[in-house]
Amino acid sequence: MKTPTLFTPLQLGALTLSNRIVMAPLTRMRAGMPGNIPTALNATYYRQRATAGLIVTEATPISATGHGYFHTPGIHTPAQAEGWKLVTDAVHQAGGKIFLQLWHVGRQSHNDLQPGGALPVAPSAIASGGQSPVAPGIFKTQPVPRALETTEIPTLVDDYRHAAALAQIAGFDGVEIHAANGYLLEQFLSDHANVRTDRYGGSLANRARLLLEVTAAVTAVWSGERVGIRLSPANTFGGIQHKDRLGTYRHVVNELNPFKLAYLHLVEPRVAGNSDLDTFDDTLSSHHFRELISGDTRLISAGGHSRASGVQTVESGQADAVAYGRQFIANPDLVARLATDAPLNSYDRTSFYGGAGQGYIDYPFLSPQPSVT
Ligand code: 8OZ
Repeated sequence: MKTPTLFTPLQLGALTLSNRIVMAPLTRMRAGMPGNIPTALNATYYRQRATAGLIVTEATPISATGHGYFHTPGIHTPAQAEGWKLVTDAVHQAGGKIFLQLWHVGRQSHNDLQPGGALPVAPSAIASGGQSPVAPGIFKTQPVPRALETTEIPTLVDDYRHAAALAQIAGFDGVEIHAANGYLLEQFLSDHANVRTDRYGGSLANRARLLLEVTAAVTAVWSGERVGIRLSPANTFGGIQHKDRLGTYRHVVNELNPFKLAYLHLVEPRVAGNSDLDTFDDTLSSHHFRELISGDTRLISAGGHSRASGVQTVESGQADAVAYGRQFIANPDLVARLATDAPLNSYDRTSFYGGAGQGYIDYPFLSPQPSVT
């Protein structure tokens, strides 16, 4: 078989992608309020980017306690599912494919964003050390969270199941479980954030249990071939530490194999949060996990990719597809630009989070404009 390129179609679980360029999940904080409901503005933004082989939506809270940033769209109410339908219809009409990213922030939140002003929930009562944007321009220090009772875990898993079912009603092609970047599921994996003494803490098998129970719940709603998982083995964002990162993530990848997932989406160690690092631990690069992945599960590499690194990653077989984040913010027609090696618009960081259409739906297409607008 000819060596695949970024522009070769890819069978990804139940989907055939028209290229291997994935739009990474990108928090943009522009949901309709009240209710954290996606709007026509959000539909326009995603439709403009529908030439991506696959769009993964911004991280989307599965429950009211899952929110940690203002104006993020949720997937826990019927009105939110209806709002998301505007997005999925727009992307599908433009010929695209779209997965919803399922998110719970755990301790990376603040009382101001929690129902009834309660403390955020987490594996253990250990603070992240970080801050939460609770309203435009206002950051507050994340408090010491409340440790979830063992008896609350089934409800939490059920929240993921419920959100996955709402995502079906909303018309998505599948879902991605967000287990990266220091949010709830990574907090459980960490032997620093999780000091529980029940069956969800202590041993590696116990710390991985919640992620595996969530994966079981979500793949019972959508079959594994329409589910992906995002992991960030090198992540330190959210105050995350692990004594043995390689051992932890090798275990997780091995334990996920039986679910026959569409893909694993791994964040490369060269990025931290939304910034690039000069030095990093290459032993945690995504390709080192590739040999552990069995069956037809694909590997998507994410984090600070250029055109050249994306081309090289796919052509060398280090990953099956490459996710672009910041470049997709600034280049709705990124696929056409990469295909023709056209110059890229540069991104404006000041309009990443919150606001309206400016810095969101007004980045220019190549001229003449493709028909997706
Ligand atoms: C940047 C700003 C806010 C949230 C992640 C959901 O890192 C995020 C996020 C990124 O996964």
